[in-house]
Amino acid sequence: MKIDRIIFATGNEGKMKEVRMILEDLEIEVLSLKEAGIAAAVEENGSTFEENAVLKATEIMKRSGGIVLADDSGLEVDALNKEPGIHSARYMGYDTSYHIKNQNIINRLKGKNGAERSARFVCAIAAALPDGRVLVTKGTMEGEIGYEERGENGFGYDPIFYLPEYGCYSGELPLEIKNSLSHRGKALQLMKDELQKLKEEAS
Ligand code: ITT
Repeated sequence: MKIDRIIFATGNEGKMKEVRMILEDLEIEVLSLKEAGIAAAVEENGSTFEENAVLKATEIMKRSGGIVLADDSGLEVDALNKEPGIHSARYMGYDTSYHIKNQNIINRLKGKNGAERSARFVCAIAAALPDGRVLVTKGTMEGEIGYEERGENGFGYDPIFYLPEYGCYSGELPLEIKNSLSHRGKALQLMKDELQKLKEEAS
């Protein structure tokens, strides 16, 4: 299979920025949905990150014909029964600001300390190929919900995600460091290996 371009099916600019950096050296052109001229809306009605990633990648592959990658990700807070989980983007409404969402999560953890604040980011990446194959990889990043918002980097819940091993918040990490530690970075590295294999298959 000839692979010279793929579409990364996301409407989230924060994800796209991370993805571009990680896939930079693959020598494959990576187009966002916008660049590919494809309207985004895919209903994410799966019950796991994997299912939703596969839904997004498969649907956009059908509309575009080429190889399509998609990411479904979110924040699991253990003390909140793993909420917001697969509902992370819709938590408190899509249009609610992350400042409000983040403050709400901090408030819900009042009275909890240390390990009681454990949380993780989860990411599933799916690749849908025109020959019908679907590949899925996954990554997680463990941490804790902080007591305040910190940092201007990243997006979404990064300002409240504290990394005890590094003594800082995810929102404080430069892009390349976040990519080397993150759920998305790990899942995408594994997917990169799969794409390399497909390229070799083709040559
Ligand atoms: P697409 O479906 O178009 O890719 P989306 O933002 O709706 O964009 P998801 O359904 O996968 O994507 O929801 C992921 C949400 O989880 C995202 O909007 C953030 O709220 C949160 N999230 C995922 N990864 C994150 C990260 O690295 N840093 C901070 N928040 C993250």
